[in-house]
Amino acid sequence: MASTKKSRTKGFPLEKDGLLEMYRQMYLIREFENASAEQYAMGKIAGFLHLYIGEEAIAVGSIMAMEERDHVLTHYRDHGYALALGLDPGEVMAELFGKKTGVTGGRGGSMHLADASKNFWGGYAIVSGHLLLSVGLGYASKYLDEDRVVVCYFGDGATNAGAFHEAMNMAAVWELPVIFLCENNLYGMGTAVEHVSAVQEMAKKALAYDMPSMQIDGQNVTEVYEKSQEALEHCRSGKGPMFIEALTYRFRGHSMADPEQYRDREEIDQYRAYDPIPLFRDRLIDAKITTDDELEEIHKTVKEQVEAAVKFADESENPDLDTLADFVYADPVQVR
Ligand SMILES: Cc1ncc(C[n+]2csc(CCOP(=O)(O)OP(=O)(O)O)c2C)c(N)n1
Ligand SMILES: [Mg+2]
Repeated sequence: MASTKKSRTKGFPLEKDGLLEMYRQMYLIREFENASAEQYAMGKIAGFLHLYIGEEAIAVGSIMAMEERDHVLTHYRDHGYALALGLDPGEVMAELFGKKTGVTGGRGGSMHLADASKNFWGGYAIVSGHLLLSVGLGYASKYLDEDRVVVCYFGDGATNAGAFHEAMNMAAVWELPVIFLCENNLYGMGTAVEHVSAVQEMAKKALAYDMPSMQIDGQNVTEVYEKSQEALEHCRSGKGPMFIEALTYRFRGHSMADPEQYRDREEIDQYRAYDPIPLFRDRLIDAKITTDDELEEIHKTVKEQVEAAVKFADESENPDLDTLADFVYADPVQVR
């Protein structure tokens, strides 16, 4: 990742284009989710809607470090990964609306985004369950000698479930190329980490499985990128799994249905000072890599893209009623 413009990107792991792309992606996720919150309030989106606002640097920094052939699995707070992987914002919004044109035909909704062509296997609502799937994908990669790393994202809350421990154990025993990327946002729904976890630093949980781990600043997109690169190299070189704890904070409620009675305004405001987007913007401007005008152009383009995504979702059709039972079974003919 050597830079040819060393003077302009001093202290940064990428050249200007890459850095602006990081910024654009984080801004897109933020704008997309602000728009989805509005649409939810207008009744256009049914079911649950979990926003990733405040945590964008983790998906953007880590996915940018990955190769296209690598696998991604995540939990229900999944819009950010989908957009960072390059899924079409219109099709993602249409999925939130439950429309036919959505990424999974309107069948999954917000929590179950997926796109096999991008090796993005979803979007899972069962806390910690997908960690076991990541072990399966890691096993396949090793068995078939595919040189693909699996990056599995989950929250602090998931580390208290049995499936987490089973997955960590087997990945370590079989030395699988899996990155367990824990986003520690200090809460699982309305429960603070200290009320449910005997260990406060999630990275320490990897010690029980003799798995190397690191704790990183999840609000710093370039740190996430560089540390993810290290972890990816570790896994690619056959050294087995790696655990990353990214320290972060969600600025919105657990879901849109959360009255947020478990934390006060002051706490949220305190963490808003670590908003990954303005933090990155200030660094880029201080280092004279970009200007306010240039970033304004990005904002404008992204806003237009998000507006177009909402319009596309709104104008798309619902799935046909006679397809209701489709995809319930892998092959409906066999079950008749
Ligand atoms: C097996 C299981 N138990 C409980 C729930 C209900 N639930 C949904 S999200 C959540 C909290 C998870 O918190 P965390 O893993 O920290 O992720 P975050 O939402 O903070 O990103 C819980 C308990 C569930 N979906 N699945
Ligand atoms: Mg959490």
